[in-house]
Order: sequence, then C-alpha cells, then structure tokens
Amino acid sequence: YVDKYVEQSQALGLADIFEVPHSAIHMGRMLGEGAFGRVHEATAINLRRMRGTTIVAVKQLKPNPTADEVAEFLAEIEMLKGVGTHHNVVCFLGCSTIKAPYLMIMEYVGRGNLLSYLRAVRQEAGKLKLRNANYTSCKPIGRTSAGGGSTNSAAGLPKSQSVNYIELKASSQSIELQSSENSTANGLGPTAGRQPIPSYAETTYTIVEDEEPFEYILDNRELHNFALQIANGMRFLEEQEITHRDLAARNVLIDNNKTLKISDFGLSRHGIYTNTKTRKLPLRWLSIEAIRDNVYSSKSDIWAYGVVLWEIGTLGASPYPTISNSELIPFLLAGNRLQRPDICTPQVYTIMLQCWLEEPEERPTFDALYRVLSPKTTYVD
Ligand code: ACK
Repeated sequence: YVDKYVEQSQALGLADIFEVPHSAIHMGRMLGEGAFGRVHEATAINLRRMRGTTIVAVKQLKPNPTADEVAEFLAEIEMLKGVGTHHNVVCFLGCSTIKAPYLMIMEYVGRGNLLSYLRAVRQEAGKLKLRNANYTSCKPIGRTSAGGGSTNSAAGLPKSQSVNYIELKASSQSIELQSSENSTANGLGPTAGRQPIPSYAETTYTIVEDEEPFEYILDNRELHNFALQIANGMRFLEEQEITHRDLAARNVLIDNNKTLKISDFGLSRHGIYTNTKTRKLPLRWLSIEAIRDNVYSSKSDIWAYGVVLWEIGTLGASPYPTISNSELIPFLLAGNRLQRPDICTPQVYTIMLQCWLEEPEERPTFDALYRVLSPKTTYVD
C-alpha cells in the first residue's frame, strides 16, 4: 500500500519499517477506553508481512493530549518495536507516528480484557453457591460494545477504570491520595502460612454462550491455565528486562481460543526504573517499594502478578475494598495482605504471599513461577 509521504520519510530515515500510512487504516467501532487512550477495531491494508486486509486493534490518545501524554505514547510505541513476539503478549503490528493522530496498531484480541471475562463468569456463577454445583446457562454473554471502562455495578464493582490509577508525586514520601473506591467484594486479613502446590478449587461451572463455540467456563484447570499463561508472557518480558508496571487483569486480553495476551505497555520501561514524574499509577497493584520509593523492576511486576492471581481467584474483585488509598502503605507495612479468595487453594495463596514479600529480592522470578505452575512439574508434599 503506497503512500508517498511515508515512503519519503522512510527514505530520509525519518520513519522506519513499522510506519503505516493513515490511508491504510480504516477505523471501526470503539472497543473501549483505558486510562491513557482509546482503542478501536480497524482494518489495515498490507501491513508489514501481512498482505491484504487484516482486522487489527488501533490505540490512540484521547482528544487534546498534553505534550507529556504524546511523549509517553510515542515512548510506548518505541518500546513495542523492540519487544519480540510471544503468544502471551499482544503483538505490535505497526504505527503511524509521522502525522497526528498518532496510532498504535496491534493484533486484534477478540474477547476483550480478562477482568471483564472474570466478572461475566462471576455474574452468572454468583447466582449459585460457589461450591459443589454444576451450572449450565444458555444465556449469551457477549463482549460489551465498549468494554474496558464500565463494568457491572450490581456486583459492587467500579464503573470506571480511572479509579484504578492514582496520581502519585515522585518526590513526596507522604503521598496525598484520593479517597478509595468502594466495593462489596472480599474483605481483608493478615497473612497466612505457606504450603506448596498451586491450584484453584476443584468445582467446575460451565456457562455456555449461545451460538458461538466460545464458553465462559469456570473451573480450576482453566483458572490455573490463566495463571500459567500470564506467567509465561511475563517471563518473556522479564527475560528482556522489560518492566511492565501496569500488570492487572484489565490489561490482559483473552482471545477466542482462551489464549491470554498481556497488553498495555503504556508504563513499561527497560530494566529497573525510578519514577521521576508525577503520574497516574495503579496504586493497588503496586509493590511497597514502588509506592514508597518509586522503584520498579520485574520484582514489582511480580507483586502485581500476585494481585492478578487474586483477581482471578475472586473472579474480578477490586483489591483492598475496605482500605483507603492513604491507608494502603501502613496496612502493607504492618504485614497485612489481601485475604485468600474462597476458590483459591492454600497452595496458590502461598504463591501470592511470595509475590507480596516485602523484600523484592525474596520474591520469585516469573521464570520460577512459570515452572512451579507448569503441569509438567511434580510436587512432593
Ligand atoms: O474489554 P475490552 O473490549 O478490551 O476493553 C478494553 C479497551 O480496548 C481499552 O483497553 C480493548 N482492547 C485493548 N487492546 C485490544 C486489542 N489488542 N484487541 C482487542 N481489544 C483491545 C480492551
């Protein structure tokens, strides 16, 4: 697909092979809005290594972005150019960065984010007792037209994603924080003891979606597999010393084959990173040293991964529902952690607790977690 402007820019070294002309992108419906941008379904013509028309997802900034937001978006695109491909990481396909609106073109992941998926399952399964029930419903649960942000308020869950991101001042130790969101979900308690063998509870629920082969199933093997897939994608990033910094169920996508893909690299950086700006950050997914000292590493991603395991175990609850933002650090420093979700075995809870160890170096690596969670591993009690 020839666009003279892009060709000339490439010839002059002002654009690279990833550059795609706007004329090659036909924007479709909006899929949703994140904290930092909006995502549309689109068709792209003759992408690099993809002749013909491809359905893609296109991320762009919200209207009237600040200079900082533009710089961060372009930095995210630059970062993605260097990330190789992995089946558990959303594939970067190209970008438009010569002319505004700047676009990031990604592989289209058909079933939206994992948080919405878990909450859809919970909404159905929640009508029943959570244990020892077989459940089949023919009620269709489709992808919401503009997923992401709005979720079911019936479950007492937040309506807006933006509540997950709190403005944190980089230099300040005593951080002024907004009041916390409310949620009716699980309460909190002190840390529990450690035991081996990871898994979720054994009960199986099947929620069948009408007309399509895609099923909203809730069973321990599937939840376990979710945990494994996310560890696998993160292991790939860890290997390249990329710190994601915003790992959360809302930033993991699910496709028609139940393959999970880590997305939203908006905050990602190479190596250990000290935040020097005031920016919106996902407080309740952050480790102690990330909140207190602004230091991010694969070990703070590991902390966030522990919270994602908890989100899976609670079918999409919001973390620390009874704790205000300003209470969170004292709460964590006193040794308190999120409580074991009902459908988590003590074994998988042990992994969470290891992810939430105060000393970053004592936390496991993603590689170790992947191996622990891998079905090939045998455990001895
Ligand atoms: O649940 P969703 O539809 O899945 O709502 C969010 C929304 O955009 C804001 O992040 C969706 N989204 C993000 N990236 C992609 C992608 N690569 N493919 C499909 N949907 C995406 C996400």
